[in-house]
Formats: sequence, structure tokens, C-alpha cells
Amino acid sequence: MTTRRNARGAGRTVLAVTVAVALVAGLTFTGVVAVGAPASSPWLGEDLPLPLTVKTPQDLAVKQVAERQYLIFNLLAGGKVAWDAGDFATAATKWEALLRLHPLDADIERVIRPLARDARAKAASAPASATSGAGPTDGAAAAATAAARTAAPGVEARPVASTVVSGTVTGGGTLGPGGAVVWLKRLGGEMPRPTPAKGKVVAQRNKSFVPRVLAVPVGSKVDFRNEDTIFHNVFSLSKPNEFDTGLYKQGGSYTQVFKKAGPVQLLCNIHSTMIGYVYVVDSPYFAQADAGGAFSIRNVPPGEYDIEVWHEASSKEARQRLTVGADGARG
Ligand SMILES: [Cu+2]
Repeated sequence: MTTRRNARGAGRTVLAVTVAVALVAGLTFTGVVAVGAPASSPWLGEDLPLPLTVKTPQDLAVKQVAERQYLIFNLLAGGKVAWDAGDFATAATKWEALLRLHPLDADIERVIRPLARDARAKAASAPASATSGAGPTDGAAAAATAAARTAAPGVEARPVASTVVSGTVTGGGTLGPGGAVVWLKRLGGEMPRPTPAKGKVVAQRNKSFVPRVLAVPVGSKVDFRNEDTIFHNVFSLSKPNEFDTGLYKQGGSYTQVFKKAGPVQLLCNIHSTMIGYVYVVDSPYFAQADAGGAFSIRNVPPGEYDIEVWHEASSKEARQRLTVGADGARG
């Protein structure tokens, strides 16, 4: 039993997460998490690399400074286009990225800093909210309680080894829900440390990051591998996980260890259209939504959790209380 709600309000779409907790006995709990997520507004003037001939180190230097200016221009103008479209989260993201570049023209700093602040404030004033009055927002907890009441009495509980928390993420604006990162945070109980992942790769392929969004547990190593015939220079300004690969050619690879939880926005110094994310999760219980929004987290022990969802089109994580009950294992 799952429900799906996807509401659209004036000027923004709503990213909704429908959570179903299926226990081994077949009981299913449902819940909903929703957060305002403005539709993204693609900026169309980002065609790179610039058609500049590179035959000498001087040529490369010219191309690099030209493309840095182009990146600045695109963050500047792309933020304005998003602002005009009412997509304040995207405007804030682009302008904040711009303001972290150093050195930066004082005029840009003076004009953009107050606008970036306004955009972030406007994005935040469309906060996480339940979808229109179609039921309680704490549906997961309420349904869990109801299901616990209906569990057959007097049957000995046994450990739940295969509880699956699954559901569907909907919304995400024009990007769709795919790639949304979903994780559980245990409340009032010991949560095991996540095991760092091995062999994770974000390729640069056809001037795109593949995958566009990669979720990894805290402490994981990620290889940034250039599979194009052109140079890339991947970097991130997302504190405290900022890094810079430097310029590297086809077949080249750079390894970064992500030690702190949170979103890490990936950009390329040479190609302003390239955008991607590593999301570093501080939980062993996490998953990413597929293109249709479906996700599934296995082996979740009974307990109280916050289920949290991050999507690049939403200004902040969505959060919902969730009860995974031991009673559900009876049967
Ligand atoms: Cu690149």
C-alpha cells in the first residue's frame, strides 16, 4: 500500500516523498514527506569549450582565463535568468558559487552579494510543507502505530533481519526525481557507522558528470575519471568538502576522500555547463531514487528514524519521522 502525492502550487512544484515500510510479515506503512522545489530554469548560453586553438602552453593559458570569465558570466547571468523565472533556489546556488570564486571583480561582489542573500531568503521562505490537506503529514508514524495495534497478540517477536524501507520520490522540477538521495537517521538509539564505499567513480563523459548525482557514505573515496578526449578540471567550492583536481587529460583520474556529510557540488573550470553532485551521507541506511523515483533501503533494524531526502532542485533536505516496528515481524 503506497500513496503518491504530487502537488503543484503557484510558481513552484513540490517534491514529495512517499515512504512505504514493508516488514517481513507483509505489513506496510506509508508516509509522505514534501518540500518546496522550484522547477529549474535551464540557461541556454553555456556552450563550451570555447573554440580557441590550443597548440602552445600560452594558448592553453589564454583558453583557461577566457573560459574562467565565461564560467563567471554564466553563473552571473544564469542566476539572473533563474531569478526572473522565480526559481530562487537555483539563482541562489549559482550566485553563491560565483561569490566563492577568487579573485572576483569587486563590482560583481557588490552587485551580486545582496541579490544572492535575497534569493536564498526567498528560496527558504518556501519551506518544507505537507501536500494539500489529503491526510496527516505524520502518516508514517500514524500508520505505524495503527499497524502495531493490529499485530496479532501473544506471538513471540523475532528479530527483523530484512526490513525494507521503500517508497517513491516525486517532483524534482524539470530534472525529475531521479538521483534523489534518501537516508535514515536513527533517533534515540545507536546507529552503526557507515562503511566507506570503494570503487566509486564519477566519470567525465561527453562533457557531463556520469552519474550526475552520486551518494556515498562518509569516508568514501571517489575517483574522478576523464573519459573524454578533452581536458577537464573538476572542482568543488562546497565547504567543508571543497577540492580541485587540477587540469587532467583523457584517461586521467583524481581521487578525493569525502570526510564530511553534505552536498558537494561538482563544477568544471573549463566547461561551465558541467554540473554534478556527490552527496555524502552519514548513515549506513541510504539509497538513491531511480529515474522513476523509486528507492529501497534494505536491512533496517526496528526503531525510530528520521527519513531525510535531498534533491538538487530543492533548497533543503526534506525530513519525516518514521517508525520501523519490531511488531511487524510477528506472524
Ligand atoms: Cu570539463
